Amino acid sequence: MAAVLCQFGKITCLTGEVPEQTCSSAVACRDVGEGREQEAEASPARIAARRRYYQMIFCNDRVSAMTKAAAEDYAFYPAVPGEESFLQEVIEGLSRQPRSIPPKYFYDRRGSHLFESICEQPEYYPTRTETALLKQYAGEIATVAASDCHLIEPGSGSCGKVRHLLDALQPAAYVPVDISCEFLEKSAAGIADDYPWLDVHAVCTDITDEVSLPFIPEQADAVMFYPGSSIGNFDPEDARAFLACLATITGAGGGLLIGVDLKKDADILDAAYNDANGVTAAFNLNLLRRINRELAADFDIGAFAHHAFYNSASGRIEMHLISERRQTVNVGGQTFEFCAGDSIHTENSYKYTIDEFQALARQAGFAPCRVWSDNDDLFSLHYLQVA
Ligand code: AVJ
Repeated sequence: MAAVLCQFGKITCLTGEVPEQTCSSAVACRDVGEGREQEAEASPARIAARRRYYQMIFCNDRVSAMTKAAAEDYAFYPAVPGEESFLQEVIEGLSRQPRSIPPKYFYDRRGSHLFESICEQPEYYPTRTETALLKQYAGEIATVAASDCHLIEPGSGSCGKVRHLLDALQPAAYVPVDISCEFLEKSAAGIADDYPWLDVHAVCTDITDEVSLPFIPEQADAVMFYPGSSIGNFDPEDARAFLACLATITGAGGGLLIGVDLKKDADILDAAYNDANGVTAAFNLNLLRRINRELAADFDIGAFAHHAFYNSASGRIEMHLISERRQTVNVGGQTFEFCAGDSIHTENSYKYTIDEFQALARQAGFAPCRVWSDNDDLFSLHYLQVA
């Protein structure tokens, strides 16, 4: 059994034994299931799942313990990104010019729910278009991706989309990986309940930092599932490196099913990130609420405005929070001055043509195998094989 560790952030990929110095913190791998199964309405499957709730913080000498946990039909491995790194990244981001905060911090509990709500807005076409593609082509996908595979989903969120694949694909195991631990636990337990034949191994971690997936049996094919055009959050260089990491983790014989938003008319794109109900605005502003709550900061949320637009030269949607007046903000004992009109850049969402994306995938070590898209050419779903 090979441990696989991939540091997306630092863009290094390691396979085999995890070297000692890559341990991110002290080992903690303990059963914390006790006392978690009192909820009256919890189903037997969920109670069983809770009983096998493990806490894991990366380290190499606990690989065997994790493997044992993974042999059960449901396991959960939280490795919560530290509060320290959040504070540090926010302070660094606000000290830079232009100011920016990484979009991964959108997804606290409220942020994850707001994102789910964005996906239901009429202007936000990616989710429903991709879901329709998954439903329509699940059978075809199952002909190119191996059944009995280990299906790994980085950034699994509510684990909603994978439901359209599981019956057709019949993977041996499903491995959702997400930064939002509470949300992940609920979603993964839901999958474990609804697909009793499926092994579910949930990993709570920051996929842009490092991912340790020690439980992929060497003989099993790994298939990555990366829907939602999450790849669009990376600059093209970083996207290539991230895809290369996915190729390394996946290994020979494996593949990647990835959803990629397509370049299109700027009006359609602008509308998708400026929904009339203001959900995207609330999602963007929630970042400041989270910073206030978790980092004892004092952003006046009413004094910042959501701003999103398509930057056609860069081929990306940009989201910003714009200060509406001159103001001073305190974060972690430091003060930051904002003039009216000053921006905090909170997200990029890159769009690709099918050819552009396939070229990127090739550079990352994948061979394009199939691509599906809708009649309006809004969204694409690629199956790539590890070359
Ligand atoms: C989760 C990164 C795919 O870029 O469309 C939606 C996030 N931001 N509305 C996207 C998002 C604002 C979304 N991704």
